[in-house]
Amino acid sequence: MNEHFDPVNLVSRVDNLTIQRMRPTILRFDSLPSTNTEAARQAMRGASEGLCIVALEQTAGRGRRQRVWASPKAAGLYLSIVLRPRIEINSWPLITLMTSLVVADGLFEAFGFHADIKWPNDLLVSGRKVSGILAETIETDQGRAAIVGIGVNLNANTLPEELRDVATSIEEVTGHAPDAEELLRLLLLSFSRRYNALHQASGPEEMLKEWTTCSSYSEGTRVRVSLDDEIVEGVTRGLASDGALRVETDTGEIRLVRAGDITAVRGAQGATPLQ
Ligand code: BT5
Repeated sequence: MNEHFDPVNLVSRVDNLTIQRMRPTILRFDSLPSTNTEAARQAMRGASEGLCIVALEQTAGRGRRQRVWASPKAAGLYLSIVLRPRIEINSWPLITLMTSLVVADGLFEAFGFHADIKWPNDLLVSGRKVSGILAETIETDQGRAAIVGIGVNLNANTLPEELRDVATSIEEVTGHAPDAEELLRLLLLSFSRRYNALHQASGPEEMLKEWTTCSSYSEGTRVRVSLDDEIVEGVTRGLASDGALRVETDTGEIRLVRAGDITAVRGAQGATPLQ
């Protein structure tokens, strides 16, 4: 389908949205290497904000730092949205945090469970990853664009063996095979609402506040942070205004983490050393 697609037949409007800025338009594919790569290609060709690429499978699904996102056929929802944000460039990292709220909204509204958010891009249930987000930027003739990719695991027993301990799916959590179309609809609704709100004057501040209440990692959690060239350990102390995670090390220094992987240090949360 992806090689000879007919945009006229494949484009469907999400009609019942009352959106000021972002009007999602969905382009569907049976198979793609990566929906992020296809969305970036479309952005380079001038795609408007709100173009949403959805694929039933990805043959080269990507995580951060060129890691693999396992994307077996019809086992997950794989989508990417083209954005042309009008917020300050140093606030663009907030788009990843906002998207994690969007996914948490969608999971709750569609299936009634709360997922925890692990900074910056993981949605976890009982410590296992049900969804991941990949936000990238790209220079186009129309200016810099952002591509936001979302992967959500739908069905149980479809993930590779090596991910069984770290990953979960909606079916595993709820006991029922989920309706992917309903989830997609709710995700796009929430995305539009939150993205519009992010463009309001107090939007970034309010979003950060809400993120803090939705993530068990935001405050007082002992974490190990893997950076490119070092490992930092400390206790989380909320978010900076650009979305960086504030981590207080054992010497009392506050480190601002802008890129890296966070692991909770088990057994240490809230612990006070004996005198
Ligand atoms: C992410 O990266 O979590 C970002 C995932 C984004 C995927 C979407 S799907 C649609 C769009 N198109 C793409 O090509 N990508 C986006 P990161 O934080 O780096 O986590 C990657 C790690 O998660 C891997 O190294 C594995 O350990 C684990 N992982 C891989 N596939 C998984 C899956 N399906 N479910 C849970 N964990 C997975």
